[in-house]
Amino acid sequence: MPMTSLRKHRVVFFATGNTHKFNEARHVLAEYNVAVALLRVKALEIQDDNIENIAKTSVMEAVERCRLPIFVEDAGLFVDALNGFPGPYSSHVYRTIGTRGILKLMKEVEKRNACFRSVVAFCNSKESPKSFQGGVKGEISQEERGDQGFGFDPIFLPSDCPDETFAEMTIDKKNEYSHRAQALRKFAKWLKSDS
Ligand code: ITT
Repeated sequence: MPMTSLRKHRVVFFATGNTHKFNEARHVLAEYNVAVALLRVKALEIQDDNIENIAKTSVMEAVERCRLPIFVEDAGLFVDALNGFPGPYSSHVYRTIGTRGILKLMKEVEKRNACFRSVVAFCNSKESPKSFQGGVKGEISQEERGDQGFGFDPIFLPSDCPDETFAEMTIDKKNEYSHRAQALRKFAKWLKSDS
């Protein structure tokens, strides 16, 4: 199958168990008239220190099972003072020590630089996966603020809007800055580049 036929999809399936991520993706992809459906298959998540490897392996496994044009998105919070922790372990760390645990580890730490990174990996049953990356720099706040968003949003202040945490922003405002929105925009442009 030629590469161009892979790009014709205007409806894509997002395999995720996280409805916040799905809603963020829906808003971004709508900017490009790409419709997205939520596919609640639990994508296999291998342990790897590279989120691109995790995303590509997950999407291949999901496509193998479902035979649809699917993307997955893998993201993580990388804190400089913690040598990039929790990074690829963000999901486990969030479920165990949570945002408060990160704030405790950062007690007395002055340099609070961190970034979120995202990899979107897309695949259908005919082609090998294609991936798109996004990242946003910022700082870890001194305390939790805001009740929107999910995960580490209440403690992340993006450098380009440093007075608000992601959890104090609407979905559309977070999408102006976020790692996920950047990766998804690259993905949407690639999908549409063939039309
Ligand atoms: P999937 O089912 O799509 O895998 P997930 O919640 O496990 O959903 P990830 O593996 O991509 O998502 O992300 C790992 C964790 O990193 C996630 O549980 C959050 O705690 C955190 N995280 C990722 N993106 C985030 C964001 O935009 N804002 C806040 N925290 C985020």
